[in-house]
Amino acid sequence: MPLRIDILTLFPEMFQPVLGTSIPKRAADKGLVSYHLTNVRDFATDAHKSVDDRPFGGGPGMVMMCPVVFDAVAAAEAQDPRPARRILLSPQGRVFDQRLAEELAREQRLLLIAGHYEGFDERIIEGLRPMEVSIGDYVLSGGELAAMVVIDAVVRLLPGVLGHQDGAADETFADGLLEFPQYTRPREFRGMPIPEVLLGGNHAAIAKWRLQQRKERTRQRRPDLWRAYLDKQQQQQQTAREP
Ligand code: 4HQ
Repeated sequence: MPLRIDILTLFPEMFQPVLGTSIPKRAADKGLVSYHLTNVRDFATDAHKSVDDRPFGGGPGMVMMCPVVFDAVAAAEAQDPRPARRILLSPQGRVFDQRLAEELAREQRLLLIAGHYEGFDERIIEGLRPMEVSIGDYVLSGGELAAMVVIDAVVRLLPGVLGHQDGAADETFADGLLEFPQYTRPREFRGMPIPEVLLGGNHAAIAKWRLQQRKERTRQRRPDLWRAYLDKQQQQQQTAREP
């Protein structure tokens, strides 16, 4: 069964350009994933089609209301018998990374809730118990872009989506190091040559140079990743020495 992704949003039209292009489209065309959009506003019951209201206790901004979100989740979930892993995009969530992308790529069904406005009535979180996920420490005007980031990162990991060529195995974060520098034609551009080693055809020397580059870049640019890499190496040495 292909992965089913449900998306709950007030702006379903934002998703088409992304899901209908490049890898996310290719994955759907191959039948490896299906996308299902639910417009939360369709579940508004009053004449004004309200989906948000002013916060109790006062303050700026609007808050997404419980009834529409609960009804939209129930309607989406009823479209398929498989239970969905519920995810709500929020700056208060677990910070999204490659590890979480890999975890989500193993699910059968994801349901993403993208809210607009200041936030959600807390009882949405209490009642629906979604996993809260953040794509980083900055404030978006809505969860839609965050949902698309999650979808893109997950879908490209599904078996069969990428060719063997552009496989996901040996890229940044697969093993915790940044990528090595890449070059293509021409061999020299505006006085800038490419590293000699890449022209020699000595594959062992090339692999060694690339690993050196990855380590050096990671150490210089991402000391946090470098520390984690060293710790992991240490762990592996330790395990190898155990009887
Ligand atoms: N928002 N990572 C506020 C985010 C966000 C993020 C989404 C803004 C939810 C209500 N989502 N809305 N950062 O900033 O996921």
